[in-house]
Amino acid sequence: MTVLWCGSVLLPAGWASDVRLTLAGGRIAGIAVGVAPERGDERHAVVIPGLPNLHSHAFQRAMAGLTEVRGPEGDSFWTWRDQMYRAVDRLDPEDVEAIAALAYVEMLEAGFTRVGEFHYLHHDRDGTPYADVGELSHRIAAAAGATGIALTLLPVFYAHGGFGGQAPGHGQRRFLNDVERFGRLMESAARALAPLPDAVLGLAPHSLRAATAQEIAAILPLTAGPIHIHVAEQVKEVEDCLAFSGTRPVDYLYDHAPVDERWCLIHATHMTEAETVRLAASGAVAGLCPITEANLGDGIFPGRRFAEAGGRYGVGSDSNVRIDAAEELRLLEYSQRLSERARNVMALEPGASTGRRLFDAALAGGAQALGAEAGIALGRPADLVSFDAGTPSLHGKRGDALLDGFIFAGGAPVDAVWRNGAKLVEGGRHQARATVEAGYRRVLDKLAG
Ligand code: NGQ
Ligand code: ZN
Repeated sequence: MTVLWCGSVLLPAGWASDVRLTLAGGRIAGIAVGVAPERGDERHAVVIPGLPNLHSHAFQRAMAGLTEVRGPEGDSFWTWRDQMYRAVDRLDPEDVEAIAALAYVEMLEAGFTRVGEFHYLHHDRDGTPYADVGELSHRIAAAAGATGIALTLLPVFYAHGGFGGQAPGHGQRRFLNDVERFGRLMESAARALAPLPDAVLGLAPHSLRAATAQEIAAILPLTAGPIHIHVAEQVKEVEDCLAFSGTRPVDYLYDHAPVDERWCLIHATHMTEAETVRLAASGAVAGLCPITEANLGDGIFPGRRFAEAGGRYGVGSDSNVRIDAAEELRLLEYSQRLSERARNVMALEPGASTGRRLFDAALAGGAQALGAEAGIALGRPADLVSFDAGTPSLHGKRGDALLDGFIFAGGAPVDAVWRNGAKLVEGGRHQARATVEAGYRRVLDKLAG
């Protein structure tokens, strides 16, 4: 049992002062507000809940910073995707595990305590399945186990190279399954998660390009967990969907699948007003990945309209080109400011702190999307983040201003991170960083060699 005495804590009802938090069995077992510290309590100035990171492709961390040189013609999302396919070609199972471990260490250090791994790299380098079709799901689970991050594993169904069941390309061979083999992959993934505390299994049709409506219907019964899908990230996807069906992708998805609170629509960048309201009204979560969407030149999510319609959203680090929870939230707001030529857009109401609004939305939306609980309340997982209150960007701030400082003023305020009751990060550094970094360097050297 651990007891933390905290000067300020963000509880579901708001900020509370002088709080003793008792952690036992990985959960929050006691919350006493307005009390003095007792001997043996570990003291922290400011404690907030860990944030869910609702969308990651862990292996892409190894490409970070390597796709920023202009190519021969028209660099785009699609030329980046070709580079990504070439990187995928060379990864072995131990590489995937080592890269994922580094990504997960960085997530924990940033204040993310659960990751939704949208996992589509399944097969060997020539496209044949490993002896265990879920080999790489086991590697992802091993990386989560070694670093301590909570895992929602979303094995990805991927069968085609474009709308209408087009044949897949050579670069996609490691991703492909039919419905029958995907069923076996799901069984293997469930076994991979068995040793992890509070892991969740969902699934993900990759996109309307890679899975037909019939295939989506066929795989949905394989889980009672969350369902994620990439949708309407690029204008070309919208055009291709219109050419194929006469309907735009978000409308097409709602017309052909039972989209509700279990679903998370990743990106949903290019929507009409009607699609924006339709997504909001369904209770599904919009999975926004502002750093990656900026890096890939996707476009700007209609954030103001969506939030005004009561839409639920969370954030994900997606390509992992940079892993930073505060920066995802900052960029979400800044993209809205740039397009609306306004300030404090996502705060919605006079008097509301933008940082607090963004944080609350990403906490609730992220937890819903990952089939998990979040927030500091009795019985919930003890997934916590403390700030170094001495950092200049937080100096003198209280309450919501602490979140505004964390998100907008930067510095490196994350001090300690607890996950499942265990302190994994201290002084901003994960306890396994040195070993995990060494493994990651070996992979980068191999890929460069
Ligand atoms: C992915 N990533 O699956 O990794 C995608 C690119 C695709 C992002 N959309 C591939 N950010 O969508 O076909
Ligand atoms: Zn993605």
